[in-house]
Amino acid sequence: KKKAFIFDLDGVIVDTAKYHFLAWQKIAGRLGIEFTHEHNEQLKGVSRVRSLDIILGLGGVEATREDKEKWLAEKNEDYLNYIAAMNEEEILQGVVPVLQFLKAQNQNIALGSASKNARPILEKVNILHYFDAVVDGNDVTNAKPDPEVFLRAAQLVGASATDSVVFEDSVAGVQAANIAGMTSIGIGSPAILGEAHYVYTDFTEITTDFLNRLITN
Ligand code: G16
Ligand code: MG
Repeated sequence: KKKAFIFDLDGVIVDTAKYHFLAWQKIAGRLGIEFTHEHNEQLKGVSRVRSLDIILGLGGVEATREDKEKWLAEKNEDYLNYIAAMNEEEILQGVVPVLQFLKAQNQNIALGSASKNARPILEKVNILHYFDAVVDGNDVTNAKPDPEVFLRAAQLVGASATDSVVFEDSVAGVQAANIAGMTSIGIGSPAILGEAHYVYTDFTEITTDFLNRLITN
């Protein structure tokens, strides 16, 4: 059967969280806000605007709309500099074999990301050609856990929600997939992603047997 396999980007295909962290840390540092790796966990899968609000909240900092716009632009400029230096080596282990297998099985492959920089990143790491559809932060109005991003991706490739499978590393993303009525596969820690239908530490654990079962079921 032809199903839709929808991939989140950050934390699933590439580890760009480290670049988001460095760029946010610069802004936080200038504002005198302590921003640790642990705080950064709260930003995963969360939109850019919401991320800044979370950071300002950590420091109890109030800001005008203009200030926020300026910091968001600066953060993104910094982030773009980091991703400009990315290459294929930054694709997380096991991802390309899974993409290749799904392609060989004639399955639909889509991206469902909160990032507005998704396309340039896929191009930088040279895997854009695997994707039949890309839905990112430029295309949706409601952030995860709202299912909009995944429903759109499924719709673009002509698959129903029940015929869609989502790979996600964030709790909000797993919830979005579940709300959409899709099969959710958490990539990361079972302790954090317990709501997912299946959880794997990374893509090297995902067997062709398992993928075949998803395709036939
Ligand atoms: C990613 C990250 C988030 C980031 C968001 C927006 O989402 O997980 O930390 O805040 O994109 O990114 P940008 O500033 O590039 O628009 P995802 O859904 O790919 O995990
Ligand atoms: Mg993610």
